[in-house]
Amino acid sequence: MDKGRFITLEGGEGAGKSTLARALAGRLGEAGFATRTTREPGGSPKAEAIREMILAGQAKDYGAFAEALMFSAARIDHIDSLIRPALEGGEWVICDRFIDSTRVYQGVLGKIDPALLAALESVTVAGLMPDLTLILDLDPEIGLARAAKRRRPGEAVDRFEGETLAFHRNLRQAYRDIAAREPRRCVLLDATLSPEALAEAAWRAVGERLQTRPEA
Ligand code: T5A
Repeated sequence: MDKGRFITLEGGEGAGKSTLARALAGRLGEAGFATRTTREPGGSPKAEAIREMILAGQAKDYGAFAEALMFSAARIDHIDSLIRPALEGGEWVICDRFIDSTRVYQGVLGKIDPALLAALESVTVAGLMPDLTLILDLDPEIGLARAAKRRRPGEAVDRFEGETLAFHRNLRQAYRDIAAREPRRCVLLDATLSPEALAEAAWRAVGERLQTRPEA
């Protein structure tokens, strides 16, 4: 059986990653591919438990490296229990956030030594890299407004949504830098597009980079 493909979606808060994940999964399903959507932090019961702790801000006081360790612990369980088995079973996995979120949020913004973070990433993923990463590029003021609009009455902002606008602007730039540095893996998409137009652009990128048609 052919191995599946691993697609990750990245970008700032409210950029439209979850919405795009659903649309892409729908298109891949229509094209006849077994597809699974998942997310980080989380995606497996143990990783979801770690997600709750991090997003409630429980690791914040320990610093960016401790947070990176917690995201990595969650990622190891997610890879071992869901991502790798699904790929080996021939499924296409679409993951809402993955290594680039740690590189950007903890690495660049948390000012962790790049060599240290690279070593942690290497141990964590143990050779598993995305086949394609779609980075949703959006002015953070628009993304944060979208995220705020979706929030239920009385629901608090999470650990990272509560950061300053300057933080979110730097985050956008850090994602753009990754896209420029790794053009073979990453495609930058304009997230101001409507959900339908964005899904179309993403589908084109998937078709160009990965084999979505049976070989003739
Ligand atoms: N984090 C995560 C780290 O710091 N390090 C790590 O290693 C990892 C893995 C996760 C947080 O953890 C941090 C990053 C994050 O701060 P989360 O709740 O999963 O927290 O946050 P997000 O991933 O940012 O998820 P969001 O749900 O906030 O944003 P999405 O998924 O990008 O956006 P989505 O699709 O839910 O859409 C948001 C709203 O916008 C509308 C939707 O209908 C929805 O109302 N929308 C659009 N509107 C206009 N045009 C479009 N194209 C739209 N697409 C969606």
